[in-house]
Amino acid sequence: MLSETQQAEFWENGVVVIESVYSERELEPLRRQHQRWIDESRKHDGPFGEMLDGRARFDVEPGHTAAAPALRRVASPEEISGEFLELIEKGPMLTAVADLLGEDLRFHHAKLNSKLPGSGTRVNWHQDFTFDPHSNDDCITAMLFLDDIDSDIGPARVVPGSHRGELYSLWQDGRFTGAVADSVAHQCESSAIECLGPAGSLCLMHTRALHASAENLTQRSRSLYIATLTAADAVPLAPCAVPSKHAGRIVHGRDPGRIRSVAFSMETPEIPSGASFFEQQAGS
Ligand SMILES: O=C(O)CCC(=O)C(=O)O
Repeated sequence: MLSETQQAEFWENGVVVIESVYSERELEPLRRQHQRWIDESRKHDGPFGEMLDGRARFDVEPGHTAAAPALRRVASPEEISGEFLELIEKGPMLTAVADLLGEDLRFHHAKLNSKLPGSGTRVNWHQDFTFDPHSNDDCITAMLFLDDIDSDIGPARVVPGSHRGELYSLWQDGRFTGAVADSVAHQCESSAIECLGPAGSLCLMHTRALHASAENLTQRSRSLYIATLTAADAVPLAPCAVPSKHAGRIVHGRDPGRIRSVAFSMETPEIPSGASFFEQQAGS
């Protein structure tokens, strides 16, 4: 599905955006389900629902109200929605990742991140691998744009080539902040590229790529469905903060019955006590 140029861009930059992979007809049921969850969130004044480990499935921003809902994350949407389950069972997301990592793929976890109009949510600089270390780093964060993504809406920003560099600590002054040190973040700011495209586009990002995203400055919604898919011979080395009954499922190809490892060293990540990593990054 990916051209040779797109594949080369991914391995060179650690990220590539493939425009308009999913049609409006395919996006509509996902958006309708998302809207039902937003409507449901109006009945709650804080995080609600339950994941497998008992923590809240639906995370809302501080200041969330019925009138101005600020649902910012639905964890493991594939567990509670057939529409979202389908995204990891068949279709172009799997084919695109297989073009990069090979035929045999495993599902790790997924979430639906939103920045609703007026939302103050931002994501600080981090690498996904240091949250979710695996025996090897053939792991991809696939982000499906449910909305048109432009510069003002709080797009993902990635430092090209950073997937070939070091693993940065997410611990600052003895606390797991889920974010790299300010000095690293400062350097990222000057070299980052934005991941932009119309709704239905797919952004494929290497697990070691440094990335962040700013506030949504518009009155439009920015929603990203984010799935982590790995080579089937990559084994998770830490508990996942977004548990799912589908974790570890072979979603493309077959189980090779092998574990492949590469050498690296990093600090142990920490599972947030609340609904998501947003509060770790906010320092609460
Ligand atoms: O929602 C975003 O802008 C990116 C989120 C992200 O990096 C994450 O959830 O790990």
